[in-house]
Amino acid sequence: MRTIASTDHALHFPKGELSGGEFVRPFECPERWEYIVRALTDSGFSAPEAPAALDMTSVAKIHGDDYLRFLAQAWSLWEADGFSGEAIPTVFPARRMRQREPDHIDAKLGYFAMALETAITPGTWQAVQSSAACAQTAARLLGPSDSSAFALCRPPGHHAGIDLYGGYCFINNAALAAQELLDAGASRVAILDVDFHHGNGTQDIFYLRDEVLFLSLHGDPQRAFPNFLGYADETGHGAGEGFNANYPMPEGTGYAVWADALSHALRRITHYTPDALIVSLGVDTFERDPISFFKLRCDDFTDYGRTIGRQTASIPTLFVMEGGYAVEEIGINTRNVLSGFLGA
Ligand code: OKP
Ligand code: ZN
Repeated sequence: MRTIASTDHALHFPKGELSGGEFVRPFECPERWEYIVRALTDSGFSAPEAPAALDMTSVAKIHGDDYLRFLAQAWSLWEADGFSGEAIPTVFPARRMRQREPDHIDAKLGYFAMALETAITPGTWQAVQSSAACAQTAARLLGPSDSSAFALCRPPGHHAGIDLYGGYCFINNAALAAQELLDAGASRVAILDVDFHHGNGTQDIFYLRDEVLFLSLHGDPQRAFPNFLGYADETGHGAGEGFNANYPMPEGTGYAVWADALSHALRRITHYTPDALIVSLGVDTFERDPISFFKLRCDDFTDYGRTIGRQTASIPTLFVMEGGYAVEEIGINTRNVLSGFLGA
């Protein structure tokens, strides 16, 4: 299995994340990438390969033009206004207010943000484009000689909606990979999101469409980020009705319950007979993850990687990195999923 990764990820390293009313060092940090690369190379995976330059045409099919223009300009507008800290919004278009992009950067940030732990810095846009390029290059790799691939994306993507950033995400890497596969001739793509958090952005992008089946296993939004999407009654709309499936689970959920949800989701996937599968791979379901409340152990990651591999044996599969914040174990747990999958 080839890994596509970019050292540009290190250009995005905000100093602060607003958490519990304080600025803390962000949980989503550059060492995450380093630990994953090390664990993979130590286990005999091939060395990560750099992506090709990002082709924006497919990005423009999943995100709004106004949103992409905002992302590209945000830091320079912020800097031009004389702000010296990292770019974080302070005002939002709440209920009954105008949903309209204003001129001032402070307000633009609030207009496009779905959460405000995610700071924008000088290197953010370059890192974001290179992260998306990893997903795009890896998706283009899938074919007769590569039945699976790993896009080691950082920053992650699954909270990024059509015109929303937040939850550490800016461009939706998994959605971009799905769009690439559709553009290359696939008629059905399944996205299985096993990150601890609901993939609200991916759901948003494909909610009205039937060429992508989106399934997400995650912490109950009553108690877990992103809180305002991810309930079980969200099943898709219009042509997309029946092509969205959420599996919210309570605090303390361990592997037995989680694996039941996974089997259910995998049955839905095999019944859909997709041309390709994308796994939004977050390993923040780990028992010692600092911001999550599931209780998976290191060996469980190997087991579910194997389960995915067995159930989807003939389907080309792309793993796209999302979250995981227990940095010491993030590499082991990611490696375990991929090696379980390959050994299935
Ligand atoms: C990104 B990914 C809760 C704060 C949550 C954001 C978490 C983003 C997770 N009070 N902060 O899905 O791993
Ligand atoms: Zn997560």
